[in-house]
Amino acid sequence: MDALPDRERCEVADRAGPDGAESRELNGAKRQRVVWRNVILMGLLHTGALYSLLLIPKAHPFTWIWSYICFMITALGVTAGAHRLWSHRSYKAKLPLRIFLAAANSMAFQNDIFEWSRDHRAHHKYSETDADPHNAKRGFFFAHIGWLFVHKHKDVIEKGKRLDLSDLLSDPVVVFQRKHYKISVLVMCFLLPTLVPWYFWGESMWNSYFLASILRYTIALNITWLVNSAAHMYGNRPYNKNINPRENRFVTFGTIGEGFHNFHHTFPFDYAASEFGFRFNPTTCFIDLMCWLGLASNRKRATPEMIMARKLRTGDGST
Ligand code: ST9
Ligand code: ZN
Ligand code: ZN
Repeated sequence: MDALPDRERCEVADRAGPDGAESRELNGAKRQRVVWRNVILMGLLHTGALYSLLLIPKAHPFTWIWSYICFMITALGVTAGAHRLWSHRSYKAKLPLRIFLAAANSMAFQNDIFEWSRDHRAHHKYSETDADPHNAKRGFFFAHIGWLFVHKHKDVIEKGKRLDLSDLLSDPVVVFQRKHYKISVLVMCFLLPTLVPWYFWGESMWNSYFLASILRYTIALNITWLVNSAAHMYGNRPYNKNINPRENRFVTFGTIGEGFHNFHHTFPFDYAASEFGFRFNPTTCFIDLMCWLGLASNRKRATPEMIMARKLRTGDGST
């Protein structure tokens, strides 16, 4: 990470830096310094993903299927892992399941579980303020990807330090993944997706790298980011019309069940992240299957009474 020393960070909002990008007012907040390394890397990644589209017709059909399997593993590492298990503790998972979810999370390459969960807890607690890492009040682009292109607002770090993260630090799986994050990403996000098609059905490494790794990773990133951007701007608010997060069917479909965002911000402890259990919600089906196999337990749910009372009190009247 391209970290600034604390002293410099505090000053950054008040003066122009070497690249002269800050010191302009933006919705009452000072603009933050651009991290050009991230802009360039994300530019290259997205260019690579566009190029990958040209390779689809040339690849073996098994490579398409494998890329989709990698996408589903990636998605579960974020939804069932970093999100519903580690950020919200909405259910309990035994060691083998936690190991699988941590490996799947490294395939997602969205920062390690500790950092992802810390930022996500800040997002819920300080939603749509300067202490929210991807504050959607700063617009679609900032909430989607722009927040990764600038140094964090000082409130994110100051208020983030008040969060209780002791449960994350006491989970050896989280600590291990953080300690070995770079190598785990190399193996899970890049090597494994590339080598399987090459080894098992003779796909070229070029095709499998661009489809199962680059394209799959870029699509998964953008779908995840849509929860922060689109699902904070477009859709109904049946549970709480006083907050911005919304129910967005398009996002729900892509994120295997994470687009019921008005419900989720109203009842963040609910393991289904939705009023409707497993309807349009493969992540919930996966957690239920894990419970059935004895690998997970203690699923938390908002009761129908709580949901109805909340809808009547603060809902926008939609269903
Ligand atoms: C990515 C993450 O894409 C995506 C998250 C999306 C979340 C969506 C959630 C939606 C719900 C779930 C839906 C799932 C759907 C899934 C569907 C799947 C198909 N509190 O970070 P630094 C400290 S990542 C407390 O360097 P800068 C930090 O500890 C993409 N403290 O800040 C450190 O302290 P020390 C790939 C905090 O310099 C210091 O501050 N990754 C907090 O401002 C500096 O930290 C990338 O692109 C906090 N909240 O840099 C890399 N935050 O010095 C992106 C920080 O003591 N990251 N601290 O160690 C970066 O390059 C940088 O973090 C930065 C900010 C440039 C963004
Ligand atoms: Zn959440
Ligand atoms: Zn949100």
